[in-house]
Amino acid sequence: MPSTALPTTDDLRARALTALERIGVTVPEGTGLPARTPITGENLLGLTASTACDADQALAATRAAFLTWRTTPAPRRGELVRRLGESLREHKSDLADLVTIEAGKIRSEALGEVQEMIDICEFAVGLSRQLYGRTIASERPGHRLAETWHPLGVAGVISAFNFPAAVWSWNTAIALVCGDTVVWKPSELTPLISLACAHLLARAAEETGAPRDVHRLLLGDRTIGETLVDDPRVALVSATGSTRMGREVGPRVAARFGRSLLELGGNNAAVVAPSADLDLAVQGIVFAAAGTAGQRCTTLRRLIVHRDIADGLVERLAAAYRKLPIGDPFDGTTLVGPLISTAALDGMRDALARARAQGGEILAGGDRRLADTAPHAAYVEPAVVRVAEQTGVVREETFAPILYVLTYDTLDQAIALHNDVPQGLSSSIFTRDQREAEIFLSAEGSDCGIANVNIGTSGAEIGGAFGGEKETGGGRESGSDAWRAYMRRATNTVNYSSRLSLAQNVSFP
Ligand code: UN1
Repeated sequence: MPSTALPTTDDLRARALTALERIGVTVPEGTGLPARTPITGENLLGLTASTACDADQALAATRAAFLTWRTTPAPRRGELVRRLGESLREHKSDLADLVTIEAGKIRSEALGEVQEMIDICEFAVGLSRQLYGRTIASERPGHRLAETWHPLGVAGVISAFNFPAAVWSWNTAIALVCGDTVVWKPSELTPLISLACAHLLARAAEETGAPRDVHRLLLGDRTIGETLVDDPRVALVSATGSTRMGREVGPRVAARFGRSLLELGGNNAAVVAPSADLDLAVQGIVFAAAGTAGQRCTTLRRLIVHRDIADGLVERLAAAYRKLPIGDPFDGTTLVGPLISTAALDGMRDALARARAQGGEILAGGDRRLADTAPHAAYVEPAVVRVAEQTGVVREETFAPILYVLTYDTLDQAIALHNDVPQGLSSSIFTRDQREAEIFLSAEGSDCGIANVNIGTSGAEIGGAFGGEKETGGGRESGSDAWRAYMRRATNTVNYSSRLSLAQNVSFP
């Protein structure tokens, strides 16, 4: 078990400043925007928030840079992203420190987040030579019909605290090779890792001769985000966060006919069938539900277990939960770090109280830890709650480690329960029955953007498109052909004959 001693805020401040210095960032000290750590819940430094004037200037600069960047050949644009990926690799450990200090992730997950950034850079570099359009058979003689993909404009990236760097990199690496420029508004809770990422990209731009303003960082609260949402110079708003946020962003961007890419809440479930390999299932479930202290959008929040195996599985889970080492995320034995804030802890407690009032039984966890040592931090035992039906609280996303367990008798019932929530991000089934697995992945199975077999709901690789349906917002980021959201498509008809022939056999002599 990790010791109950936590690093002091002074230790963490020194560690953050060392990491920033090695990365090459001079921290612009100020007031108004604190940099804070959830490890102690205390402030590290004071920073200055960007103003409306800064935002306007950033948009003007990135728009101007776009006019150059869009005509830079895509493989040359890839050189910038390759250099970014190299410097992320060089500074992997320091970047991971900042992720741990500001988001509270355990070391292995923080390193994993930086790895995810390196991976998407490599993907994007390859993509820079593969922005393929189609050629299409023309119905007219002497004509060529084809489609071309062009850069779109300035992409506004709004990201959340829980993946403070990786979500930026998915958007930015792809947007840059697609010929877009980027304005980034990160979570107010993670300004230091944002400064580090922006600095490394600026340096990569300088080293590769890319325009200085291919990327701008704006630190601040929602008013900065609102500027990106409402300003017609922002061609694409890619926003990651709560469904409540997306409900505001989507219609506002649409009202000005802008494009939006939304990655919103998940309420991810796993079905555990009678034939499941339970050793594997327990491991997969505990990582997906309690990992990252339940603060991934892909976190496993609902378990739908066959009645015949439910009691045994729940017992094993409760036993595994009781052994979870909770505490200092820098301690190599810790598996569960802090929640981002005491407000998140209040949200969890409120959800547990509602679950109990709605007939749920808390089988493990739910208690606060380390309250004496760190009164401003929010360490909590991940909770397992047995519920008889999918009541109101189970249908909501609470951004904390609560796993609701439901039982089923038939696969149809399991799938119906699975899909009967407003969100549609990630899902999985644990089974050794191929027929069940295929049904779960089929059109009548999971309605999510991500559907897995014999692994949990979280921890997707960057090669696939990432995102989900329904209240998750419908956007797709990262791999596969998600790049198309960052470009505009032109359909080209070229007549290389000396006759004008009209489509659909129209005659107009
Ligand atoms: C998020 O929580 O916003 O699939 C992103 C995963 C990670 C990304 C999560 N690759 O869990």
